[in-house]
Amino acid sequence: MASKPPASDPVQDAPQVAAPQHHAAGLPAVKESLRIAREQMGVRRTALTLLRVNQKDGFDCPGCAWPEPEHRHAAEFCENGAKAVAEEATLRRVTPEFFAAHPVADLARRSGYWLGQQGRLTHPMYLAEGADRYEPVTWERAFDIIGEELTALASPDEAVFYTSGRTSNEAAFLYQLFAREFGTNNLPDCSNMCHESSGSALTETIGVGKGSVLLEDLYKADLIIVAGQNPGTNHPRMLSALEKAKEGGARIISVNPLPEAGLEKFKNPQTPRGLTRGASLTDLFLQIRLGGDQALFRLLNKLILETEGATDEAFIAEHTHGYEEFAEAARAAGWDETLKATGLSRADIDRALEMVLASRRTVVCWAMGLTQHKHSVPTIREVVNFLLLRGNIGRPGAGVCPVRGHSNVQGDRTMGIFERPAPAFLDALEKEFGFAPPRAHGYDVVRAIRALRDGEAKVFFAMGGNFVAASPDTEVTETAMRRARLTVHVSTKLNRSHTVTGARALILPTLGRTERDLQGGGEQFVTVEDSMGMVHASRGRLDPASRHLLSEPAIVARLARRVLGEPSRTPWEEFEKDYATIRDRIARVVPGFEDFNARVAHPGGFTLPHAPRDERRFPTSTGKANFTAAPVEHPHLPEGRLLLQTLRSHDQYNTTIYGLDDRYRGIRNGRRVVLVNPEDARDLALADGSYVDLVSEWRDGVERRAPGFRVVHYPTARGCAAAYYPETNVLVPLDATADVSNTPAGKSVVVRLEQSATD
Ligand SMILES: Nc1nc2c(c(=O)[nH]1)N[C@H]1C(S)=C(S)[C@@H](COP(=O)(O)OP(=O)(O)OC[C@H]3O[C@@H](n4cnc5c(=O)[nH]c(N)nc54)[C@H](O)[C@@H]3O)O[C@H]1N2
Ligand SMILES: Nc1nc2c(c(=O)[nH]1)N[C@H]1C(S)=C(S)[C@@H](COP(=O)(O)OP(=O)(O)OC[C@H]3O[C@@H](n4cnc5c(=O)[nH]c(N)nc54)[C@H](O)[C@@H]3O)O[C@H]1N2
Ligand SMILES: [Mo]
Repeated sequence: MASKPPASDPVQDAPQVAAPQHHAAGLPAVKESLRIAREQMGVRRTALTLLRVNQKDGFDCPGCAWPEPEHRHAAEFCENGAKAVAEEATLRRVTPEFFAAHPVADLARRSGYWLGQQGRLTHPMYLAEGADRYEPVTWERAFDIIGEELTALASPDEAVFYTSGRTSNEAAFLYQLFAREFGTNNLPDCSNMCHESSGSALTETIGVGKGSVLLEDLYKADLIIVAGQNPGTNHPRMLSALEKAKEGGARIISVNPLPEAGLEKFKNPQTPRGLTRGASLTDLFLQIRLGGDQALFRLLNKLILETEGATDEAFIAEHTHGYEEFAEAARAAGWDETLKATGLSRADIDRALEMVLASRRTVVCWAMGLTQHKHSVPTIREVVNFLLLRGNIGRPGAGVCPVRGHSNVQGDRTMGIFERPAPAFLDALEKEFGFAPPRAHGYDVVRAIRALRDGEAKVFFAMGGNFVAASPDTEVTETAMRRARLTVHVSTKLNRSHTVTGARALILPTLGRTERDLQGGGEQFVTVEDSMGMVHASRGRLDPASRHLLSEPAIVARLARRVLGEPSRTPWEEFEKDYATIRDRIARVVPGFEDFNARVAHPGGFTLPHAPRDERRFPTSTGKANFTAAPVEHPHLPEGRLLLQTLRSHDQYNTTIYGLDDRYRGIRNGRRVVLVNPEDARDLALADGSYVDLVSEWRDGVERRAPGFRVVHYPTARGCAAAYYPETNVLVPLDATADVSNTPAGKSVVVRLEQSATD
C-alpha cells in the first residue's frame, strides 16, 4: 500500500546540515528510489513501472532529456527518474471532495511540497468569478468557458498559450496549430527560462539551435568539459556516459562554483565496482566565479591562438566566417581581468590549456550555469569559438552539448512551440492546413508576464508546468496572473499556479507519460525527442489515475473544435482518434520527420538530421560557422554584497518538491538555506546556523526580499552564494534577463544578507 500524504503544513523548515558528499549514486541512490516509489505507489506498482522506464517498448522517463544508450540495463533509470515516475504514478488522489474541503485561499497558504504531495488530479475543476473554491465541471462546460473568453477578446494576441517541456510531440504540434489558427504566436514555453540562450547562440553561430553530439561522441572524446551543470542530480544517467568515456581514455574538466558530488566521483549502481569504490570523474576542477565562463573561454582562446600549430587552419579557412575579427579580440584578452572575473589561478588555467591542447576531440557540455546570466548568449558563443578554433564541430568525438532539461523540451520547439517561428515553418503550416498563420512575433515568458500585468493579455492557458512558481519576480508574476480574465491549467498535479488565478480559472486534469492512452482508434503512443535529437515512441501502461482524464492531444483537439468551429478545415476529430494521423501531418510540415510513422516504429526510434554534425554544413546567415567577437563581460559585485545563484536541490524537479533531502550537499529537513563561502561569511560576520533575509538589489530600486534563510558555510567560490529555486524567485527581477535570449538571469542576482528579525 502507498502511504498517506502529509497532513500538516507549512512543513517545518528546519534545515540540518552535515558535510557535503564527494560521490554520487551507489547503493543509497537505489534505496532512496525504492523508498520513494513504494511510498507513493506501493510495491507491485513500483515493480511494474520502474522496469518500463526508458525501455524500447516502454515509456520515456518524464525526468530529464538525457538519451537512452543502445544497450539498456533492465533498470534504465536513476534515482531522480524513479522519483519523477513515482510522483506521477502515485496512488494518492486530489478529488472534488478535496477541493470542497480546501478553499483556494487555504491552498494558497500551503507549500508547493504539500500541494504536490496530495496526489493526482481526477476531475476538471472550475473556479467561478467570486467563488471561494473550485467545483467540478464537465469537460463540455470547461471548453465552453474557454471558448466564451477567447471569443470575447479584442484580438487573438490577448491570449497566451504557455507550454512546459513534458508535452509530447503530437500534443505540441496540435497545440501550436490551434494557437496559430486562432490567430496568435503567443507561445511562450519553459525553454524561454531554460536553454533559450543556447538556442540563440547556436542558431547564430552554427545554424542549428541544438547540440551537435550523440552519445557515441562522448565515448570517443579525449576531453569533455562540463560547465555550469550538475549532472549527479539533474541528469544522473549522464554519469554512466561520463564513466564510459573515461574508460575510453577521456579526461574531464568541471567548471563550477560548487564542487558537485556527482562530478567528483560516481558509484555506478549497475556495475559491481560502482557499488563500492566508484570511479573518479573529474580530472581538473575549475572553481569558477558565477558568470566567469566567457572570460575563461576567451583567455583559453587567446592561449590557443598563441600556440604554434594549435588551430585547425584548414577547417577555419573552409568552414568559418569572422575569424580575423574574433582573433583580434581574443588576442587582446588579459590575464589580470580573467583571473579577477573567474577567481581562478594561473596554474589552473595553464593546466586546463595543457589538457585542451592534448585533446584531438573535445566536447563541451553545459546547462543552466551558462544560460541564466545577462551575458549568457556571448558566453555560449565564446564556447563555440573555442570549439571552432580546433575544428571540434562536425566530427566524431567532438562538438557542442547543451544538456536539456525537461524530457521533451527540445521536441516541443521542433514541433513549432516558439513565439518567433521561422517563416519557412509558417509557410509549411500554411501549405498543409490552408490557413494564413499570424506572422508577427508573439510573447516569450517575460513579455507574457508584462502583457498580463499591463492588461494587454487577458487569457492565460498553460499546457503543463507551474508558471507562477517557475517564473521570476514572484510578486509581479502573481499580480499579473490575478489581472487575467481566465487562467487555465492542463495539469497532472496540484501546484501553486492553481492557487493564483484570474477572475475565472480552470484545472484540466490530464494523462501522464506512464498511463495507457485509449482513443477511438485504439491504444495510442506518443513521441518525444531527447537532448541529442533522437526521436522515439513512449507508451504508458498503467491505468489512468481517473476515468475523467483526457489526454493532452484530446484536450487540444476538443478545444480547437469548440473555439475554431466550422471554418477550421483541420480534422481535429480524426487527430484525437488516431495520433498516427497527426504524425502524418508532422511528417509533411517539419523537416527531418519524413516517413515519421514508419521510422518511429523502429525500436529505439531515429535520429534527426543535424547539418553541422552530419555534413559540416552550417545553415547560418553567412553559410559558414560564425566566429563572434563580443566584448567580455562579467557580473559586477558591489562591496559587501554576494552574487546569488538559484539552483536545484537533489530532491526536487523544478517546482515539484519530492522531499527535503539534498543528500549530496549534506542538507536535510529544510530548503531555506543559503550557501556562503566561509571566508565571505567571516568578512560579512555571518555565523553558520544564523538566519538572514536575502535582499536583492536591482537598478529599479525595488527591494525584493526572501526572509528567513539559514546560513550554511559551504565551499562555493568566493563572492558567490547559492540558494534553492523556486523559493528565491521573489529575488529575480522581471527585467533582469539575458541579452538576446531574454532568459531570466537567475544565476547572478546581487544580494545583501541581513540578519533576520526572527533570528
Ligand atoms: N532531478 C532533477 N532533474 C532535473 C531537474 C530537476 O529540477 N531535478 N530539472 C530539469 C531541468 S528543466 C533542467 S533545465 C536541468 C537543469 O540542470 P542544471 O543546469 O544542472 O541545474 P541547476 O541546479 O540550475 O544547476 C546549475 C549548475 O551550474 C552551476 N553554475 C551556476 N552558475 C554558474 C556559472 O556562472 N558558471 C558555471 N561554470 N557554473 C555555474 C551550479 O553550481 C550548478 O552546479 O535539469 C533537468 N533535470
Ligand atoms: N530562479 C530560477 N527560476 C527558474 C529556474 C532556475 O534555475 N532558477 N529554472 C527554469 C527552468 S530551466 C525551467 S525548465 C522552468 C520550469 O518551469 P515549468 O516547466 O513551468 O515547471 P515544472 O515545475 O517543471 O512544472 C511542474 C508541473 O507540471 C505538471 N505536469 C507534470 N507532468 C505533466 C504532464 O505530463 N502533462 C501536463 N499537462 N502537466 C504535467 C504538474 O502539474 C506539475 O505541477 O523553471 C525556470 N525557473
Ligand atoms: Mo529547464
